Amino acid sequence: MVPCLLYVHDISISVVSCLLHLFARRTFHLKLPMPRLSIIVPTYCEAENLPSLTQRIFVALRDQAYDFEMIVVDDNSPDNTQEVCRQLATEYPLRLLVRKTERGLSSAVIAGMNVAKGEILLCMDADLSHPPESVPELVAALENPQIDFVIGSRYVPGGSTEDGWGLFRWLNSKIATLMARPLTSTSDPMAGFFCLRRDTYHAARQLNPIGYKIGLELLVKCGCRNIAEVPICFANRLHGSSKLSLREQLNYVRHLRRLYRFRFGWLARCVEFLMVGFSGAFIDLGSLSLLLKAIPFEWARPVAILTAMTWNFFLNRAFTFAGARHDSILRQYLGFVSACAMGAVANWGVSVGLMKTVSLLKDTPLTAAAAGVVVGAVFNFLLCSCFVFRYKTAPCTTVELSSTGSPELRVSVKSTSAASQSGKNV
Ligand SMILES: Nc1nc2c(ncn2[C@@H]2O[C@H](COP(=O)(O)OP(=O)(O)O)[C@@H](O)[C@H]2O)c(=O)[nH]1
Ligand SMILES: [Mg+2]
Repeated sequence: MVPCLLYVHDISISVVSCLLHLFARRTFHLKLPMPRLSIIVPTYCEAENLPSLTQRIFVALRDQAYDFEMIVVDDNSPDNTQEVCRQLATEYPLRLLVRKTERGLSSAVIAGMNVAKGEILLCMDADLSHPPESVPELVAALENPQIDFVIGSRYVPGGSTEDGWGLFRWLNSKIATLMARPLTSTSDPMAGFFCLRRDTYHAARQLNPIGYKIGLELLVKCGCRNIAEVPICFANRLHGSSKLSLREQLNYVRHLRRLYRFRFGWLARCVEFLMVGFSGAFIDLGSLSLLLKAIPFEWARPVAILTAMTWNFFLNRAFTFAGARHDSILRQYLGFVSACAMGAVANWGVSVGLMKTVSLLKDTPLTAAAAGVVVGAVFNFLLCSCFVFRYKTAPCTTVELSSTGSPELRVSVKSTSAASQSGKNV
C-alpha cells in the first residue's frame, strides 16, 4: 500500500511539474532554463558505481557554460541503485526512471531519450568504462553543424582500452565491428558512449533495438552520415560485473540482420536467400553421399534434392521470410517446391539457350551454367517473395518514438527541494 502511494505521489509530482512548466511558458512567455545536455545512463545493479560517476560528471561539466541533467534509467535493480540515486539527486541534477516491466539496455536508453529535455542527448555506461572527463569534448564536437553523431572511440589514434581485456574480448569486439562494416565505416560502432542532437534523434525511423548496440541502431536509423570520433581511454569497469551475456551476443546477430534489412531492403533479403541456398547445396551433396550407401543413384538423387529443398524451405521460413509465418505451412511448402522447380527450369533454359546462341560460350559450358544458376536463383527468389511467402504487414515490428515516454515508466522529477527533502524518487 505504502509503495503504491509513493508511486502515485511521484507521478503526481512529475505531472504537476510538467504542467507548471508548460503553464509558465505559455502564459507568461517565460523562458525557463532547459538543460542543454541530457546524459542518459542505463543501469542494472550499479549502486557502487553511481556516486563516482555522478561526481566525476559534475566536476567535468562544472566549468561549462551550459546546464545539464543526468537521467538514470534503471530496470528495477535488486541492489540499492534507486536509493543511491535518491541520495545523489539531493545534490546533483539527476532524474531517475524505474522500469518495472521491461529489461534491456537499448530500450532503457530510448526510454531515457524520450523524456530528456536537453538539446543534446549523450549516452554512457554507469560503470566508469567511459571517462566522464571526455563528455565536454564529445559535446563540443557537435558544435560543428556538419556533424550529426559523435562517438567516444577506443580505436581512433589516441584512443585505447585498459589492459586486461584478453584476446577473446578483443577479438569479439573486432569481429562485431567488422560485421557492422557494411552499415558504417566508423572505427568503433560498438561504442556505448556517444551523443547526438535531439532533432536528429527525433528524425529516427522505426527504432527497433534488441541487445546492446543502441549506438549502432541510432547511427543507422537516424540516417547519420557525418560522424565524429573522439578518442577515449576505455577503462575496465570500476565495480560489479558485466551484464553482457552470450544471449546478448546472439541478439547482436539478430540486430544486425534487422539493420541490414533497414539499410539495404530487398537486397539484404536476397543475400540471405542465397546463403540459405548455398547451405542447401551442402545438404544436397551430404545426404546424397549417405543415401548412396543404401540405395542406387537414380533413387538417391531425387531424395537428396527433396531433402535439400525441405531444408531450404524451413530456413527461409524461419529467417529470410520470418514475417510470413502466419500463412499455412503446407501451402507455403508446396509453393516453395513449385518455385524451386520453376527456378530449375529457368536455370536449364538459360544455360542451354546461352550455349546454343552465344558462340563465345560454346566451349565454356561452365560459364553458361553459372549464368543459368544466377538467373534460376533470382527467378526463384522473386517467386518466393511475391507468391510463396506473403507478408501481411511490414516485415519488422517497430517501436514508435514518443516524446512523453512509455506509460509504464515511473517518471519522477528533478531534485526539487520538496522532492528531495521528503526522500522521494528523483
Ligand atoms: N537499464 C538497464 N541497463 C543495463 C542493462 N544491462 C546492462 N545495463 C547497463 O548498461 C551499461 C553497460 O553494461 P555492461 O554490463 O557494463 O556491459 P559491457 O560494458 O558491454 O560489459 C551499464 O551501465 C549497465 O548497468 C539492462 O538490462 N537494463
Ligand atoms: Mg561496461
